[in-house]
Amino acid sequence: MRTRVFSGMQPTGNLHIGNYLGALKNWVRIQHDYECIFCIVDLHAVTVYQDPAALRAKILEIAALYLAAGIDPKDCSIMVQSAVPAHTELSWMLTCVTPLGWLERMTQFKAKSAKQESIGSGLLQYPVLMAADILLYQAGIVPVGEDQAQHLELTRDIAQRFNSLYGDTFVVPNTSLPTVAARVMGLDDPTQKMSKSATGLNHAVGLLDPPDKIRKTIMRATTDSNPAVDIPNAGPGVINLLSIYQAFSGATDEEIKAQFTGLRYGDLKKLVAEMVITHLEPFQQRYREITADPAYLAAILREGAERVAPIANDTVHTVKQRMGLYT
Ligand code: AQP
Repeated sequence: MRTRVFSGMQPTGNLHIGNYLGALKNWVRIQHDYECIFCIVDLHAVTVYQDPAALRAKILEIAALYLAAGIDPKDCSIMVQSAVPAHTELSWMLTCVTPLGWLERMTQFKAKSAKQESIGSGLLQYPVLMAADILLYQAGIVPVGEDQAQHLELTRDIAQRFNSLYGDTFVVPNTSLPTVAARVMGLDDPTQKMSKSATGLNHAVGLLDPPDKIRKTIMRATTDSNPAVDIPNAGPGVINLLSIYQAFSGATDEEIKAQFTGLRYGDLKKLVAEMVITHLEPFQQRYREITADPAYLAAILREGAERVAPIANDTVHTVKQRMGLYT
């Protein structure tokens, strides 16, 4: 039996090259080696207020982006989290074995709650729901960007705690991070990770941005006061541009060093912009084709949910039995 892989993205904001290089690109790379479930985690999205019509549209957009990136729906299940009620059911049972202190320590909770006037309790519970998403399918591998590594550690802790309280129930999953561009930084501020919810005009390159916009955003990227690329002494902005180029091109460290050392920043940015545009153009073309057929997209999501629901229901049944709940 193939090891199961689970990962997902929130249907919020515009997916950017950080989401692509940190997660989506790896999903495509490993999709035929494992039994993969790729989820659109809409229940996570509502931990902060979402306009209902916009959320509905976003769910379909993300599904189309998965397909445009090259996820093969014949071999992988693409599904929406709220279409499988077992996610919320397991989440409650895991909440009951998760100490509050574990959740309060999460850096993403601290950062996101600092931006809100009133903090919904769902924001605090977010990592437990994420643990439920993963443990529900007994996933052995979870490919994510580095920003999610702490949540994955928590998932492992929750699984181990449940297993020690109630007997071996969950596979304890491993995190899989990309080797290059595991954390793509904001182009306007390379000390912050590139994020869908950031508001800066030149912060991110969206996967659906037109070439002109991509060029403008990258040409305005923050660098440092050196005149040209000097890798050992480069600041975070230059390192970020080089890793974006490296991740899209597949070049080795040596090739990057040879190609870029001594290059002026304007020329570096031009090369990065053209590399990103070359990769995103065919991707965007596929996206337009997929979204032209809404019935096809709806069928993929329906089939995905139908395929994974029995696995999820089995796990919930076992968990209920282990906990002594009525089944
Ligand atoms: N900057 C990043 N570099 C590398 N990987 C990243 N990911 C996110 N940002 C970067 C990875 O993308 C996947 C999906 O992320 P998500 O939709 O669950 O939300 P997130 O991690 O909270 O991403 P954002 O873009 O920062 O969204 P907001 O602003 O809504 O919180 C994950 O695998 C993540 O690691």
